[in-house]
Amino acid sequence: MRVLLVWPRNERALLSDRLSCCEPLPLEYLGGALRGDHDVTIHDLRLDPPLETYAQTHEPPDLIGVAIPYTTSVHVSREVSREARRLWPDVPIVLGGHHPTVSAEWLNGFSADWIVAGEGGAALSHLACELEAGRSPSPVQGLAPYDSRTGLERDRRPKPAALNDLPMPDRSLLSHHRGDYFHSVYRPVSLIRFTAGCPYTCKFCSLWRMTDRRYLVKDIDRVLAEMADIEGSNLYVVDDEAFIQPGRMLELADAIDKAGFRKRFHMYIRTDTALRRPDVIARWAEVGLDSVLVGAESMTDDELSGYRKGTDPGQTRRALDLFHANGVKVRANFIVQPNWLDEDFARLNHTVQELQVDMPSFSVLTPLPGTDLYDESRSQLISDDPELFDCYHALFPTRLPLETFYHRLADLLAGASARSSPGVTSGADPSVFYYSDDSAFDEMLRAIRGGADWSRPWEPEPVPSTK
Ligand code: B12
Ligand code: SF4
Repeated sequence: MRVLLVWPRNERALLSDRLSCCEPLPLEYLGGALRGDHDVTIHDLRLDPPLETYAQTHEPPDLIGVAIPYTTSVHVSREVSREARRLWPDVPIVLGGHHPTVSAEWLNGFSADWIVAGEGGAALSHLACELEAGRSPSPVQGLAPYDSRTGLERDRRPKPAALNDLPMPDRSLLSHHRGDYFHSVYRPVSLIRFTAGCPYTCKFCSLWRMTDRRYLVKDIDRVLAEMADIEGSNLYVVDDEAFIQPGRMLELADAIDKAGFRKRFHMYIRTDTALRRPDVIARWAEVGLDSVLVGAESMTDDELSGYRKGTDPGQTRRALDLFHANGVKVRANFIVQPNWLDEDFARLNHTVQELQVDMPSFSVLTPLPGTDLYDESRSQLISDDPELFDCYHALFPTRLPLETFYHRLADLLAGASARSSPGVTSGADPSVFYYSDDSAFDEMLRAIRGGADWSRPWEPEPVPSTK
């Protein structure tokens, strides 16, 4: 059957498509699961024309999948589902993505027949085959009728080898857009996943809960096969924490070397993981580790322990030295707390100026659905608008007036971008991670300064309880 998979566009996103626009790897995984049995098209609304134009020039699909990649996408994905229903009234629609995987909230009002939670390939393949055979699909794990979505259960404790069981992502489906996807200094860029899950338990993070702290690893041969399938040299590794198993990472580095791949890697790593095995960092730098994203979060012990981060500020400093000694650029993310006063912003600004972070970034402490923080603070939130869960808005009460808070946040970003930064100023790279040298960053700052306008009165819609 003809399956149309749609990735939404969010024009209101503060981290706009002009600052980062990555390939929809989740949909390529789904395409991989359907390959050979169904005719799949991925329609990326960030780059492709509106669905109406597509409908005028293409045969109608037999099944439509609409992605809800983030909580912030709920509104735009709902609009996509309604537009799809208007254009193709009789075609079944299935929803899936990170948001419905971790939450049943804000899912009212979609035009949809089915919903998927968790890795979607097997569920989608089952759905397509049953529909094609003219049968009424029986619910399987991770798949439920849209109307009974509160009963949706995903695999919460996947087995460690589960990633090997997933078919290879079908990258041919987006070959026509290959040059259009970029992330910061990586233009073009391809996304790849070596592992999933994390054994740590940070309070603001949903990723460890997705796998119940299990660390799922792909076989080295499988990683190499996926790399061989990618033409470009810039790889953004989307693992939650890539270096949890140092021995395996050394093996992988050797295998990459032996296979003759010459790639530039951007990867996520904890500071303590890096410090535990400097030899692994040195070896990865030899095979192409170009930059890392570390969650520095804070330079105070109190805040770090409140987040259950399990690291300390000294580790951040030492890890920065380690990365720099190996020529690896560091993007460090810092959490801004809504209850901060002027002096707290000044402290972080000072930290960023003083630490030699190449590419600082800042997230407002956000109770993302599926986190312990969310579960314990849901009733205290100052807004119920899913679009505000973007890490650039305050969902907890601020102690500064809201307008002042957003101005301080924008000032932090502006100050960080104005610094000369050690690792990235050489060559054509911009000095701060996401920020392009055109007007996109200025637009982001303007939107952050206007953040208070987004805060609407608390109007909770009647929602089913969170799973
Ligand atoms: C890469 C990435 C990005 C990239 C872009 C990704 C892209 N392709 O466009 C960038 C850096 C731009 C980004 C931005 C943001 N991100 Co981000 N990102 C990720 C990351 C690290 C990997 C995503 C990925 O490719 N995963 C691998 C795929 C294979 O896994 P998957 O999503 O689970 O897909 C499976 C299922 O969900 C399902 N499925 C998925 N889609 C569909 C659709 C259908 C129809 C079906 C049936 C099934 C299905 O099947 C898939 C295959 O098995 C995730 C963390 C993570 N581990 O997922 C965060 C993550 C998704 N991001 C997150 C956030 C918050 C954001 C931002 C909102 C905030 C920010 N300041 O960064 C912005 C939003 C940008 C925007 N413009 O809207 C959060 C989302 C939490 C939430 N509840 O919203 C995550 C989970 C990280 C976190 N902090 O916890 N992100
Ligand atoms: S924030 Fe990073 S280290 Fe903490 S649980 Fe999430 S993935 Fe693991």
